[in-house]
Parts: sequence; structure tokens; C-alpha cells
Amino acid sequence: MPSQAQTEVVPSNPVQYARQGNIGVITVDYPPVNAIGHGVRSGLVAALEAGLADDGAGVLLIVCAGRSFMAGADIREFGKPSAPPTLPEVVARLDTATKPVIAAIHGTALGGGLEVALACHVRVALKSARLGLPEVKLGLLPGAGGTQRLPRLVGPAKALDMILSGDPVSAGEALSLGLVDAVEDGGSPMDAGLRAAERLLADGSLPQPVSARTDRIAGTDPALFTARRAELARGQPHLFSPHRIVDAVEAAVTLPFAEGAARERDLFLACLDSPQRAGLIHAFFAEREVAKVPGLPADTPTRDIRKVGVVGAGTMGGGIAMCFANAGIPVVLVDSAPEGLERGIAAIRRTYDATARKGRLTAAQVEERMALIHPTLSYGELADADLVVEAAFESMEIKQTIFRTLDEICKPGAILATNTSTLDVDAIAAATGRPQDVLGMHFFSPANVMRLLEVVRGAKTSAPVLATAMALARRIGKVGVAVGVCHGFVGNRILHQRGRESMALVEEGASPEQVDRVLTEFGFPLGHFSMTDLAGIDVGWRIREERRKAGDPEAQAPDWLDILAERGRYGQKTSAGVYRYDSGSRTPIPDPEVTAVIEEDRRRRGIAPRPVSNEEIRERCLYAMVNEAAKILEEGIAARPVDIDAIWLHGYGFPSWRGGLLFWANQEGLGRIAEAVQRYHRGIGGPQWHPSALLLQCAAAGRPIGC
Ligand code: 3H9
Repeated sequence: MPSQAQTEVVPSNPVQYARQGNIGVITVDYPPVNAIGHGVRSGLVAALEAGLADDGAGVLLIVCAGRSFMAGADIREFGKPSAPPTLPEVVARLDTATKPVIAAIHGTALGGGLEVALACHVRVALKSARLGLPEVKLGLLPGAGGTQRLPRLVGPAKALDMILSGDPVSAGEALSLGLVDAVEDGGSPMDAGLRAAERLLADGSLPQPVSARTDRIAGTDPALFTARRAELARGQPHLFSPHRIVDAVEAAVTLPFAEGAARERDLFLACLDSPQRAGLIHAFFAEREVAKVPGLPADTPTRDIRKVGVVGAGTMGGGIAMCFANAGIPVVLVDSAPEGLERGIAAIRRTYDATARKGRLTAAQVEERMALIHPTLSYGELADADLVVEAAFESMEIKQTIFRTLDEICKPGAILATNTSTLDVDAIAAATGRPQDVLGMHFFSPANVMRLLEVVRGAKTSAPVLATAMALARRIGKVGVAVGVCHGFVGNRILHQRGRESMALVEEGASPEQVDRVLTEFGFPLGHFSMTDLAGIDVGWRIREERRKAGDPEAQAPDWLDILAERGRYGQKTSAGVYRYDSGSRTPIPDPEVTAVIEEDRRRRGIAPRPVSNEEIRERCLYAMVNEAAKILEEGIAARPVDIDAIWLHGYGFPSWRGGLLFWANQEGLGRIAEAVQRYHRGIGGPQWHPSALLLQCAAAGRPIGC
């Protein structure tokens, strides 16, 4: 998904060579993040040759313009034919340079960017810089010497930690690890680099390539690799590249440098060819693409959000308040019940304290964040809020009453958002005299953790209000996806399909654990029934009970899940739900009591159980989701397939290496999916299996959905 913006701003020559005194300066200037595309690679080689040929230059310095050092290879080039020089050729040229080369790092030095720095002879970094090899997150491994040079600097165990997690380290940590030679507090990268160059010139040092070092890798215990392989087999059995990373780092300690580098190249190319690379790179761009809402120009004015109100101090409201406090935005948290408010604040503190215990927040940070959340029983304190997010009980009557109150109290121009997951945002907006300022902000539980935010655009929501919510999503670290109004919006509407099929499959003869196994083998972190236990069976049961008591003609008769809830089996919180749990454990254990409840339910309904194949489970759970997703596109509730992909990646644990629901569907084959959907429509029937016209059209035309 090439970015038009980036291609337009490419300078004609992204790498320049110039001399300052007797220091040859190579400047990379390729906005926005100095990604190492073909122009940068050839520019680096040309500038290096110029520097080496320049008799006036005793030392060479690589420095980057803009906000960052090189953020890696240009991801947009992967999967296309690559023009020489390759990045491994560039770093090989640096490694053997006859003059010392220094890398001066600011912002982020990631992937191929860090590999360029590793091939230099000296590295200096600004204190604010971050350094890492995130290739694993794209289904790759560092393919320009990173797996060979990093272990030589920081030792193989730490190198494996860094490369397998893909997480960057701070400049301070890089210094203590030996990854950089000096860290400078403040100033420009150019100044830091020039100072390092002066020191080298004064010492008369010769180039000392990292590739020649063996002190940190000598005598490595082979058990290190056995242990890492076992960990991966347990924790990440689906993933391709982590296993190749262990092979590559092992090669660094067992083979001479040149052979290790050749092995790394082979392993990198295998990763490059893998479908997981394509899926993960799609997921990378999807996260960024959803921010660009079709029909909403990038220069749409946004409103200032300096103070936020949250109505409702329950689990959702508390989590939402934390999202804003975490981003430094003051929050007024309103609840009408004093005990509800107290419980809500206590829960927020417990969550922050738990984070602090894990070392992810300091005690001072906990207090700062708590101080940003102001609890109150008075709606009046929302008068000067720039945005209010309502997170009250899921009832139209209650929400409309709240919105009428907010309309009276809140200042003109304040944005009023509802966190409803099922109700009609337009009907809520109609309770106010300012529907243009109303929209949905649908957070996912736990709101302070889950990255997805469905931004629900009502029929009358104005463009600046939508643009503000999208920008705010990014500011609070969420992936905001604009969607339209319908029951369940995009994510839950699709989830409902999987849920319905999972239940039906069990009624027909599958066991909950068989359904869950198929889904976890597909790559979901949890199966449908484990997820139900985590969310709590009682939530849905209470809603269904209310409907039944109210005589709702559409209310369904109690199913086996309802019977479990009636018995007090609410899920993990009661250590028993669809599964049972040993106290303090989250591991689901199949329970004969549940099997008996299911069997009794089948008898009551007159269903003779039959063997259900894993293939049928896979098709019915996943293809029903794809069919619904296609209908959502047809209706324009989601604008693009990439929006649905991002929603399922960030809200529901869709395996990122499969790229997203529709990216995967295209790989799976729309023809195959359409054929199965039609087959189930004939066999099972029901509106849910009614084939989407878009799905049929794309399948018939042999084109992917969205093209
Ligand atoms: C690699 O290096 C392989 C080598 O080992 C071996 C090769 C042989 N390429 O994220 P942002 C775009 S693999 C192309 O919004 P931020 C991005 O799409 C690479 N484009 O900014 C966006 O475009 P747009 C290893 C890239 O400040 C714009 O830049 N490196 C690349 O929040 C701004 O990005 C990585 O995996 C790229 N490498 O975060 C690093 N990077 O404006 C991936 C960014 O059109 N990048 N773009 O939407 C990142 O983690 C973040 O972008 C970064 C900046 C932290 C750098």
C-alpha cells in the first residue's frame, strides 16, 4: 500500500556527501522516517565511495535529517523485485571501509537502520534515541547482518531477547549493553557525531569492524538455543520467523562471520517468501491506513481536547478514564451513585498499582495519573469538558436521558460520545439539540488495554467532530477505525456470526473444546468459549433473561449457556463456566457437568448429536464472518476491507500473521468461501447464510474483495 505522500516528498538525491574540516559527512534525508529504499541504498554506497576517495576526510560520519535515524528497510519494497545494491551489500561495504565510519543516532534506529549503524565502526546516540530490530513483527528477521553483529556486541542471549521480541531499547540501555559507544544528552545528532569524529581523529584510531569481534560470542553454551527453541514451540508455535531467528543467531556463534552472514541471508529470504510476511506487513500498513478516512480530507479542522468527561464509573467507564489519564488528559469521572464512584476509583487504583508492581509504572506516575482523574457525583462539573464519553448501562432510555442532560450542561462545541456497543447512535444523538456533535466512541474491554476504538459516525456527525475523534484515538494510543451505524457496528456484528455458529456446532454434536481448538489452531489466542468465560456468561444471560421476562417475542428460549449461568457458572470469575478453572488459574479444564448440561439440552430439543469435523467448524465459524464482513462493506458500514481487518486485528485477536479477516479471506480463496456459503445456505438456511452479493461478485470475477 504505497503512500502517495511519501513518494511525493522524496528528494532527488536522498543521500548527500559533504566535508566539514577533515570529517566527511554523509547525510540521509528521505522523509518521513529515512526508510532505506533503493535511492538511499545506492546513495549510501556512492557517498561512502566519495568519502573514501576524499583525501581530506580522515573519518566518515553518517547522520540523518528529520525526526529519526533510518527506521529500517523500505517495507513497501518487500515482495517486489529488488534493484542492486542490496542492503547486505551496503553494510558489507561499510564493514570493510578503510576509514573509520561513525553512526550518529537520533529518534529511532530500527531494523536495517540499526544494521547500518552496526556495520559502522563507532555508534553514538542521543539520549532520547531508541534502537531495535523489529523485523520479527513483520514476519522477517534482520537480513543485513543484524543477527550476526548484534550478538558480537551484546552477547547472544541479549541479542536473542531483542530480536525475538522486536522491542527497542533506550540509548541508556544500549550504552550499558555495549550496543553504542557513547550517549549524548541533548544537542543535535550532527554535533554528537562531529564530536565523536574529532575524538577518533585525535586518537588516530583505525576502523575496527564489529564483524571481527568474537569476545562476546566465544564459548556460547549450545543449551541457550535448545531452550529458546523449546520456548518458541510452546509459546509461538504458529510463527515462522522466530524459529529462523534462533537458527541465524546460532550461526553467528558457530560459523565464521562470512558463513554466518550467508546463512542469515538464506533464512531472511525464506521469511520474505512466507505468507506470514505478507500478512504482517499488510497488518502494519492497515494500522496506518485506517487513520485516513475516505471522504474526510486530511486538513479537516479538529477541535482542541484539553479536558474530558466520562459518565459512568463501571468497568468500562473506569477503563476509558484511564485511557485519557494515561495520555496526560485531565478527566472528570461522573457517576450518580456514591458507592459506584467509590468502587470505580478503587478499581482504577488497583489496576495502576498492579501495573506498578510489574515495573511498568513508577509510584510517582501512578499518583500523577490518579490526580488527573477527578471523581464527582455532579454532572455540573462537565460544563467545561471538551469531550464527554458516556459509558452508562446499555439502555436506550438511560442513554437518552443522559444525553439530554449533557446537552443542557455541556458548553457549545463540546463533543458528546457514547460508548454503546449495540444501540442506535442516531437515536441517542436525536435526544440532543446538537446531533452534529454526537458520535460513538466504542472502546473494547479492558478499555485501558485494548487498542481498538470504533469511531461511529452518526447520520449527522460533522466532519470536524469525526476528525477530532480520529486524531484523539491516535493521541491516546488507540487504533481508531471509522464505522457507520448498525447493530453491533462492525466488530461485534461479525463476532455474533462466529458466536452463533459456535453454539450451533455444539448443539449439533461438537464439544466446546473442539470448537475452541479449531479456533486456537487457526491462531486466535482464545477460542470462542474460553472468550465467553473470560467476558462472563452472566452478561448476555441477564440481557436474554430480561427480554424473556418482558415477553419479547424475539427472545430465544434458554440455551445450555443460560442453564450454566442459572447454576452460577459465570465463567472465570466464578472458577466455572463453559470450563472449570483451578483456583487462581486461567487454564480451561473440560468439565463433565457441562457435557451433561449440553447433552440434556440436545435431548430437550430433540437433536441427535452427530460427529462434526474440524473442517466444518473452521468453515462455519470463519466463512460466516467473511460473509457478514462482505455485507458490511456492501452496506457501507465499513468503507474498506482494511478497516475490517484492523478492527479484527486490534479488537479481537485475529492472528496478525494472517493479515486480517479479509486479507486472509482473499488468500483462502473467495471462490472456495462463496461455494461453502452457498452450500450452508442450502443446507442450514437462515439470513446469516444468505450469500453476500459482493462476495459472490468478487468470487465470480476472480478478484479479491476490495479491488
Ligand atoms: C528491515 O529493516 C529488514 C532488514 O533487516 C533487512 C533488509 C534486507 N518503510 O508509524 P508512523 C511510513 S524491515 C516504509 O505513522 P511514527 C509509515 O507507513 C523494517 N515506510 O510514524 C507512515 O506512512 P504514512 C524494520 C515506513 O512516528 C510514515 O512512515 N523497521 C517505514 O508513529 C510514518 O510512520 C520497522 O519495522 C518503513 N520501514 O512511528 C520500523 N516505517 O504517513 C517500522 C514507517 O504514509 N516503522 N513508514 O502513513 C515503525 O515502527 C514506525 O513507523 C516508526 C515511526 C517508529 C519508525
